[in-house]
Amino acid sequence: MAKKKLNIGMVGYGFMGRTHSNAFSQAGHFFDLPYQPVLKAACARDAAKLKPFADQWGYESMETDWRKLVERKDIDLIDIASPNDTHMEIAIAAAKAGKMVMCEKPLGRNAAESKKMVAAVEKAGVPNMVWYNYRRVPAVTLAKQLIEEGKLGKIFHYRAKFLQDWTISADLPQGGQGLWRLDVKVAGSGVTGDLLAHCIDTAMWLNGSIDKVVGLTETFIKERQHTLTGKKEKVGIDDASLFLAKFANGSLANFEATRYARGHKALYTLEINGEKASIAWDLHDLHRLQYFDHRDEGRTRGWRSLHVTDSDHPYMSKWWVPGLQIGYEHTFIHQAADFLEGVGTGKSAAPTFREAMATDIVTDAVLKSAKSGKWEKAK
Ligand code: SOE
Repeated sequence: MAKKKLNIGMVGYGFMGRTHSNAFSQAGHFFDLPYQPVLKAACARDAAKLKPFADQWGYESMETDWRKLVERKDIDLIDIASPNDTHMEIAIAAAKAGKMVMCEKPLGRNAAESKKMVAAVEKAGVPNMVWYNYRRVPAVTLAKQLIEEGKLGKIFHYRAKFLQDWTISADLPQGGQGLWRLDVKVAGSGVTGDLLAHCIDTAMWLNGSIDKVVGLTETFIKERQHTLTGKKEKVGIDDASLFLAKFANGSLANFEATRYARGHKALYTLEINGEKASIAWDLHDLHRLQYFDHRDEGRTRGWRSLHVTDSDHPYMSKWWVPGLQIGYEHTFIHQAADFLEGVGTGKSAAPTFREAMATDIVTDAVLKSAKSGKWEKAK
């Protein structure tokens, strides 16, 4: 039977425009969904740059003004994959126009922006979701299942890191395509909003809310040439950000993100220690979950490396045969599939705008604490 069509209006054509477009293209091939997503229109200011993207992904049309896209009657869903400073305005306008809204992380440049976005989608009553893709790595979803089943028992510790090394050179400019993450006006913050946001989203999903934080940030390179002005300008982002946290369940945590860890490209790792068991995961080996269970028989007790590729593992029955791996792009496909499934049943898939706002509240608290030198409330 022909599926109902769901017309997508994509804003942005960069790295995330590609991951989201791929997710919508693939989801219906692997998941039995109530809707067939249609790549209806791609939107960006620069038509010459947008054209090759729109052609390559098979978008039916192009727009150079997102306001026109939002007004179009033939668009059901606006997906925001453009830089952070555009998220709020587009999301609010899209919600007002009655469109479903998906937004790349972080939701706002700060929690004040996120709050307005949450109000807009909730007032309009439209399905909404933020692309925190790492929740949908099957090994991470498996960790969630094990925690919910009580396998770890009481949780004592949570630790997460997200390490990169791509901004170490002082010659790297700030601003413009690909480098807007270094421009505080566009990004809102540095690694706190870009990388720690992922760690915090996963952490609160797995281990509940965070009560308070104490943070430390550093900007190693103080001035960089700005791509758009051609002048040397002050760098306003945090290059590295570390914080300690106390969760509402009493567990203690430490988090670290940096773009100055030479040799690490995107090393996201997490470890959780419970009374009965521990788990650990590493993005560079994303299809494995390390698991230690103290209840195992003593002589053979030890860390097990679970190869999360079997059909009883989360999402894996939709893919190949047991033992064959999937990767980074599949996390977005899973998220698109969950969203479309939710639309069919009238529910928003997680994390909703409201859930993602909680992450922005924590990142704001980390940045506030780094300035004040004090513990700050995180909810
Ligand atoms: C930054 O380099 C970045 O692309 C983030 O913006 C993404 O969210 C992260 O998943 C990988 O790193």
